[in-house]
Amino acid sequence: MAGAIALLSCVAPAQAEDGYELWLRYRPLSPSYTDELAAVAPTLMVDAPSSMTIDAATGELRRAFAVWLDRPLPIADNGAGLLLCRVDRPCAEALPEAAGKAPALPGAFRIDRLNGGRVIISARDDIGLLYGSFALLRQIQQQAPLAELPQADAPRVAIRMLDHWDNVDGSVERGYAGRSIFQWWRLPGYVDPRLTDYARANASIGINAVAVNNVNAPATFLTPRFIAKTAALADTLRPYGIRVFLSARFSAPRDLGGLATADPLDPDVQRWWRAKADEIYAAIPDFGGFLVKANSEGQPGPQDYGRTHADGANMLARAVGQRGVVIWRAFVYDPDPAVERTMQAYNAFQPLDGQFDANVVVQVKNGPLDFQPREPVSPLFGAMPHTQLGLELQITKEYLGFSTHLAYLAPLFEEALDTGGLGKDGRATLAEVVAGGPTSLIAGVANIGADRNWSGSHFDQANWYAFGRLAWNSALSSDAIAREWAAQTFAPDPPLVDAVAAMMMPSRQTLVDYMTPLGLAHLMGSDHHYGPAPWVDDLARPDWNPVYYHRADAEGIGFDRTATGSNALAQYRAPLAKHYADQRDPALPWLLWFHRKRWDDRLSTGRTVWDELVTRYDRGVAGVDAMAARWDGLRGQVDARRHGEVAALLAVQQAEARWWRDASIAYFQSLSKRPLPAGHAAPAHSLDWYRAQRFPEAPGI
Ligand code: GCV
Repeated sequence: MAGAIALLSCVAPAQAEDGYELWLRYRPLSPSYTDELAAVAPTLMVDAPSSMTIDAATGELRRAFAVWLDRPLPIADNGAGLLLCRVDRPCAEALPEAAGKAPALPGAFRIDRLNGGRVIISARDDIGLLYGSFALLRQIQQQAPLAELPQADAPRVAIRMLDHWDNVDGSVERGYAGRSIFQWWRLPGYVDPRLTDYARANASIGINAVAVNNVNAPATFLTPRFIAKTAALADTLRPYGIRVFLSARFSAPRDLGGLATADPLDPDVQRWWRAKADEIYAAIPDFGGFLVKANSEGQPGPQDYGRTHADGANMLARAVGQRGVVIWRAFVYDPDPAVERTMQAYNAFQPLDGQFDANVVVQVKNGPLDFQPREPVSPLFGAMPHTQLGLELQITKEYLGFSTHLAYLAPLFEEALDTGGLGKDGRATLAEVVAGGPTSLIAGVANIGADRNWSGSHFDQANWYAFGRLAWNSALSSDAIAREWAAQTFAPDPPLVDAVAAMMMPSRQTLVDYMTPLGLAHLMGSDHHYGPAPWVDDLARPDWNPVYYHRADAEGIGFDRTATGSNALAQYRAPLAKHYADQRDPALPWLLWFHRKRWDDRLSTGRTVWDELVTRYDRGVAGVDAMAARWDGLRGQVDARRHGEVAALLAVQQAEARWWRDASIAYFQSLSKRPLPAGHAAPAHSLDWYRAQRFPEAPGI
C-alpha cells in the first residue's frame, strides 16, 4: 500500500501542501532513481564520536531515506552503505588523500563515492558532517545523477547570520510573515518545536548565527529573564551549529544598571558590561556576541558622550573578550542633515579605519542608503582596509513589495557581491573584501515569521534559501540557486524548474522597473514604505523625503552626485567611480542616482529621459503580467493550494505594479509637462487621487 502511495505522489504533484516544509520536503523520487539509491545506501554507518550534531545529521538522513526507500534506513556498525566519517577516525583510511588536509573554516566537507559504489561524507568536524548530509540530500532531492554526488565544499565566510528584527511583544519590525517565531512569552519553559525545523532549515543552507532580537533593542533583552529565554533558544539551535547573538542597547548600564552614564570610557560602565557578558556566557557558553545599532535613528551610542564608534565598539569587544565578537552597524545618520545622505556612513566610519579591536566587525549595508531595490554598493567596502567589514543584506522585502510581490533577491545580492573596484588596492570584489578570516561575516535581515509558510509567501522562501547559499559561497549563480530551490520546493521536473526559474530570474529587475527605474530610490510611502509616494516633501529631516532623492522639477530629474554636485562619487576608488559615472546603456541602472538629467536629454537607448522613464514603468508592468501568465501555465503541475496562493499574490502584484506605474507617471508628468510617448496609456486616476490614498493597516512600522 505504501508503495502505491509513493508511486501516486510521483505522478500526481497536486497533493495539498502549505509550504511549512520549505525546501526539505523529501518526496518520493522516480522508481529508477529510487532503485539506484537503495543500492548505494542500504544502511547508514557513522564513524564519529556521538554528539547532538551527529544525531541531527543521522536524523535528517534517516528522515529523508525512510521516504525514498519506503523503509527505515538501518544504522549499521559496518557494511557497504552510506558512511558519515570524521577524518580523525579509522574510517578515514578509506578516504582519498585530499580529505581533511586543506585548511578551511569549520564546516568544510567532502562527499566521495568509493570505487563507484559506497557514498562517504567526511569532515574534520561534526558540523561539516551535518552540512555534508544536507548537501547530499539537496542533490538527491533534485534527482541529480548519482555519479554527480562527489564534491568538496567549504564556506568562504565564517559567520553566516540571520538578523531578526523581533520585538519583546512578538511583533517584527519590517516583518511581513506574521509574529515572531521566538514566542518570548512562553520561553524558557516552552520551546516551540517549530524552532527545531527553523534550525534544520538554516543548517541546510549553512546559516550558523542568529541575532534573535531587533537592532532597535530595549535593554530588556539583557535582563536575567531574557537571558534565560535566549539560553533556551541557544540550546535548541546548538545541535545545528547555530550560535545566538543579542542586539544590545548601548545605554543598558543606565537603563538596567542604575549608572548615571553609559560613557564607554567610564570604568563603572566597562565593569558593568564585563559582568553582563560573564552572566550571559554562564548561561550560554557559546554565545556569539553583541550586535549594536548606535547613534542611529534615535538609538543611544558613544557619540552621546563625545566618544567615537570605535570607543563604543572596543569597550563592548573587551567585555566579550576572546569568547565572541561585537558586530557594530555602520548604518548611521550624520547629525547634520546638510551632509548628503549617502555620504554619511562613510564620513562617520572611514576615519576610524584601523581603530577597531580584532573582535569587532563593522557591519555595512550593501548600499549607502537603505536596502533600496537597486543601489550602488557602499563606498566603505573600498575604504577600510584595516577593519573587518561585514556585509548586511535585507532578506525581508521592506522596500521591495513586502511579501505580496514576487521579487527573487539573489540577483540583487549577487550584483552587490560581484561588484569590483573595492578593497585596499581597488581590485577586490565586495565578496572578496568580506570573505576569509575567523570573523568574516555576511548577515541578512530575516524574512521569517510565524506564518505557516514562514516567509509570508512561497516564493519569499527562495530569498531565505538564496541568502544562505550565497553567504556560504558567493560564487554560486542566482540561476543555479533558483533551480535547486525550485526542484526541491516544487518538484525535480526539468520543464517545471525551467519555468519557475524563468519567472524568478527577471523578477527583481521587473520590480525595479515599476518602482524605481533608472537609478531612482526611496520613493515609497512614509514610515510603512508601502506603495508610491514620490511627492512627499514634509518630513522633519530633508533626507527622509522622497523629493530629496529624485529632485524632479520642471527642468529635469536625478541627483547630481558627481563633482558638480555632492561628489559622493569621490568616495569610490577610481575604477568603480568611473563605472558608476558612466551614462551609457549598461550603466543606465545608476543614471539618476549619480546624475541630474534634463527631461529631453537623449540617452544611449535613443529615447529621451522622459520617454525612457515611461518605457521602463511599462516594461515593469508587462514583466509582472508575464510572470503571472507563466505561473498560470503551471496550473496542475504545482499542488493546488500553493498554486492558488501564489496566483492570488501575483494578481495583487499586477494591480500594485500598475498603481506604482500610474502614480509615478502622474506625479512626474505634473512636473515634466511632457506628453506620454505614443502607445503608453495615461494613468487610471488623477495625481490627487493617488496622493489621497492612506494605508493605516500597512504592516512593518
Ligand atoms: C531596524 C531602516 C528601516 C528601519 C530599520 C533601520 C535599520 O531605516 O526602515 O526599520 O530599523 O533601517 O536598519 O536600523
